This record gives sequence, C-alpha cells and structure tokens, in this order.
Amino acid sequence: MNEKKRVITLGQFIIERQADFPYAKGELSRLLRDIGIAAKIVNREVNKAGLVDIIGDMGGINVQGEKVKKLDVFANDQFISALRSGGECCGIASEENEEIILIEGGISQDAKYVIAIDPLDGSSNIDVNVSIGTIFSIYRRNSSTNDICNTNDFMQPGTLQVAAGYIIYGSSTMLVYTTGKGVNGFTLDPSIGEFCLSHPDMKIPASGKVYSINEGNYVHFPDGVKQYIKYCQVEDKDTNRPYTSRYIGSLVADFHRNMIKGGIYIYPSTAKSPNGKLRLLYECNPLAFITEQAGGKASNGKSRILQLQPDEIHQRSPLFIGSFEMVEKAEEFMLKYSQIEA
Ligand code: AHM
Ligand code: MG
Repeated sequence: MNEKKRVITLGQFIIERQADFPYAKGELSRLLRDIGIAAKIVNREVNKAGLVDIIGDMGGINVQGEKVKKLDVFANDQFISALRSGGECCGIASEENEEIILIEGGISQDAKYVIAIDPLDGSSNIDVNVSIGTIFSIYRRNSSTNDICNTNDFMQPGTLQVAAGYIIYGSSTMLVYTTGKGVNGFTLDPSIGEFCLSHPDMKIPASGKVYSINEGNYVHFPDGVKQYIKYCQVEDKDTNRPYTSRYIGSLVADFHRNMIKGGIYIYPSTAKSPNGKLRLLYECNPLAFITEQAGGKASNGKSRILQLQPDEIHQRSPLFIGSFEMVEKAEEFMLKYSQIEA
C-alpha cells in the first residue's frame, strides 16, 4: 500500500531547523519567512504577466485607472516592503537601487541582518514566458545595532553569508535555500498557497552533460573559455562528450537545471566587460553558497567566488558554477590558456 508522505511546509521546516543555530532567537527564521511571503505575491503577479494587454500595459494604466508597475519594480517593492515590515533587516542592497536602502528605527531597531537581492533576475524573459527568478543573500551586519547600517555591512566575502537562496518562477514555482547545513527545495502548491518541501537535501551531480554559456559572445571570450568550449564539443565516450549546450539566458533557470541534472554555467569576462556581467553580491555569492552546500563548485575562473572581497555593492565578477568536476576542468583551461587577474 502506498503510504502518504507528510507534507512539510516552508514555515514548519524553518521552525524545525531553528535549533541548528546556536545563537538563533528566531530572527533568521522570520527573515526567511518574510522572503517566502513576498515570493508568493511576486509569483502571483508573474503568473499574470501574459494578461498585461487585458489589465493594462506595464508602465501604463490598468482598468482601475492605476499605474501598472513593471514587474521588476513590483518585485523590488514587494521584497523591500516585506523586509521592512518583518523587522529583522536593517539594510538592503538591491539590483534595482543604486544605493543601499536603510531600514531604521521602529520594529527594525535591533535588526541584525542585511540582505543583498536581485528581485527579478532575467526580467528580459518575462515578455516571452520564460522562467525568471529572485536571488538573495543574508549577512549579519558588522556595525553595531546602535548605528545606522552602512555600505560596509555588505562588504563581506561570501563565506560569511548566513543564508542564501533563490526562487524560480517556472513551470512550477520553487524556493531553494541554504543556511549552511545543506540545501532544501520547496515547491509552491497553488491550491494551498504554501511552499512544500519537495527536494530535501539537494545535491548537484559531480558531473553532467550540459554546458551553458552565451556563445554569441564567443569572439570576445578569453582563450581559456574558448578552449574549454571546444573540449565540451569534442567526442569522447569515457567522459560522456560531446556535452549538450543549453542556454536560457535566465541565470536562475540555467542554474536550477544544472543543480538538478548536472552541468556547468559560465559567464566569463569578455573584451567588452572585463569583469563579466553578473553581480558578486546578489547573483554570484548566493548561488555559490548553494552550489558548495550541494557539493558543487563556484569560481571566477581562478579563485573561489566565496572568498572574493567585495568593495562595491554592484561589483561584477566572472562566474563558473555547477558540477564540481566540470568547474574544475574549466579552471584547468583558464590556468593553461588565460592569465586572469583574480
Ligand atoms: P539581469 O540581472 O539584468 O536580468 O541580467 C542577468 C541575466 C542573467 O539572468 C542571465 O544569465 C544573463 O543576464 C544573460 O545575459 P546575456 O544576455 O548577456 O547572455
Ligand atoms: Mg540579475
């Protein structure tokens, strides 16, 4: 007889795991819960994206005569307001805002955490109904709770993240996060409006068959990357090559696929952007933390992403991330063919 599995919601799971943190008084749990709530609201709007012609163009006026916000602005507002009203976060660095957002006084007076977030990554994919995502990273502030939080609170290497995660708004919506004790994935059950544990203790396969990179930029790639791409395309039965090329152009979606099936995602430096395109604080670091917790590897082609010292909130970094053996191999090519400063 098929025994029915117990459904564990994100809220229950967070409470059950709270004891994992010796210093935790529930603040981090509440923070994760706040992010989960905002994610559900963003998900609802993302699902309605195709209806913009009926309810009003993004940036235009809807039938109620209200201005319709662009989805990335909407997502940013939702996460900021959830974190503001949750009372556990004193500052936010968002891809959407030039400067950090300060949350001062009131219930946030003693808040110990700062969040770096990309509220809606891959937003150029919204119009064509392709998966998009949210990526977040949580640090304990270094300044005192008596002071106003400042940019310095965010200038911490990724090794100091206390939690990180992403939400993928895909054929189903998932929230995946780590607090440094493995990675767990939750799928949103729309019938009950709850994220339910669906992927406990996620592990990324040590190797895979997929390489993901925007090959349109090929001529601008460093030689190490060009040589690695050739390696991926050459036939070799022992190592399962040639690999398959898959590039959605939505980091969370490309990353999530590789997490489940194995693979490597690369956004290298190019002649046009010597530091690559992706942002260290709210794209590379959180995914690197998750990757390492799942047994994978994340590098800038030479050094471990999590050890890079940021000096600017919107700093960029090249990214090589995914299955351990594949990233290791790509690094070998970088070492042999490209001299990169890192
Ligand atoms: P965004 O934060 O402006 O959406 O840019 C990040 C996105 C990633 O989701 C994706 O992997 C990458 O940019 C795609 O860039 P490109 O079109 O240059 O390949
Ligand atoms: Mg982004």
